[in-house]
Amino acid sequence: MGYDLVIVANRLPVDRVDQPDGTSTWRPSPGGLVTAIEPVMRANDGVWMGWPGGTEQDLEPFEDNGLEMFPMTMTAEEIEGHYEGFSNGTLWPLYHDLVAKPEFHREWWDSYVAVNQRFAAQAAELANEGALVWVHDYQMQLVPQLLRELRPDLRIGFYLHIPFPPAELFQQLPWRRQVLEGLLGADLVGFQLPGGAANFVRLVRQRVGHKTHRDMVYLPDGRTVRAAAFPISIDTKEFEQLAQSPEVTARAKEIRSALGEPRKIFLGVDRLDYTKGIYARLRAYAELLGDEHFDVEDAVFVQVAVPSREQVEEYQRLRDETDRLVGRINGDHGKIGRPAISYLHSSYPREEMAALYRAADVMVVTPYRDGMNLVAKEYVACRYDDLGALVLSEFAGAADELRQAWLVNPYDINGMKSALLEAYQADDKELTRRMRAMRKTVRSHDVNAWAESYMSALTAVPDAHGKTVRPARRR
Ligand code: GDG
Repeated sequence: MGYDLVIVANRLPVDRVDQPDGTSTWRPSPGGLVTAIEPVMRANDGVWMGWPGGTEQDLEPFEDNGLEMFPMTMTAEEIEGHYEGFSNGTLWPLYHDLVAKPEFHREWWDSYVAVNQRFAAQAAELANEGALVWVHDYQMQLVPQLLRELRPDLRIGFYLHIPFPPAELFQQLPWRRQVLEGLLGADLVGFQLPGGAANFVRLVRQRVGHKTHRDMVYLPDGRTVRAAAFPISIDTKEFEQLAQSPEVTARAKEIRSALGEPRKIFLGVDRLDYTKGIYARLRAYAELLGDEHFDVEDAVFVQVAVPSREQVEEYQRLRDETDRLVGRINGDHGKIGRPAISYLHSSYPREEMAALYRAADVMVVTPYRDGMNLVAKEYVACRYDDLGALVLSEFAGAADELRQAWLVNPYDINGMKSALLEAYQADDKELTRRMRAMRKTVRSHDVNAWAESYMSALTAVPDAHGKTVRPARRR
């Protein structure tokens, strides 16, 4: 038996947790993507294939909360070459404006190809005749073409969650043509922003030589590929309801009181990643304290840095640098019981995140480059009181939609200082004016709207015979 919908992602939406008694269970890894895809999966007899983390080899398909999961194994060498190496040491920095220096290693590429081949072969086995296969993100860019070679009957979609870089950067990649051709195996290549789609089409024209017109690529075999933007979003209603719950309301109060009831709380929530601009934002904040615009009795900066990719050297270095900076700022500006920065290197349940969003007066999101940034949208969704300020980098995809935030260039420390100070000083009328407009945007464009528009665009792309397929069902 096969499936009418196959989701292919590097990771499964659940993590394997080993119990003390030697058995293991599955814990959902909460995130926007699962919520987005769940209704489509349920309505279409779908399966999700991906790696659950770890190196265990004999994993069996299983059901989690009524959803079919197909775990893919990874060996230690594959994790090193495909995941930590080519995906996170080459593509991640290359696609994020070279915030770190990408490394190009031929063994990493070989491992990337091998893992993509294995995922494509497995998807080909799981998919029913004429099924939809939706491939996700930068770790899987060769799957569309490999899969099409095995199964030309399938309708294949690809979605990139991170930015797609301009030609000037992308062409550094020694395997640039293979990656472009890999993506062209899809009927629809989805990006966060129109700029990413335009970069892709331009590269296809220049590097592969196919004919293009606007967002369409015309292949020699008569097939067309569409490249378009589908900005991802969150389950706005769910976050809003969570924020309104009595437990979260009480916890938000508790957080404020534990922090000593400062006048204002600044908040940053990010994976500890060098693209997120944590270092620069903390420096800007420390300078505001140094310039005596306010002091540690007035305000505190809570920075949650969620552990991420800890085996990759660049991330270990970032952690050390951030630790040192936080130590120095607290040493310079803190008082007993009043740190300047309350720094938490940990991950938290969603309820705690919602309570932090509710407790924070100024949310600070300052990546150097970010596909979208869901944290910014989650903060807005939680501010049903129409208060709270958002300081947002121009270089996050979310800045295209959240125009009423205090938009900043994260490379400009003085500009960030001014924005942080303005947000700190803003009166309720100003805050409400901005927040109301942003809430309207996040409400009308939620994750369901995202999934729906992607799916209907995928089924509308004509195949080599000019045919489209019946739209995927949704509940
Ligand atoms: C990539 C792209 C794009 C974080 N810490 C905890 C936690 N989170 C949740 C947040 C949010 C998600 O993780 C992070 O999403 P972001 O969008 O902020 O950033 P990336 O992880 O870099 O995501 C990005 C995204 O894909 C989707 O396409 O927007 O540009 O880089 O939902 O709330 N959740 C819980 N505990 C934590 O400690 N429960």
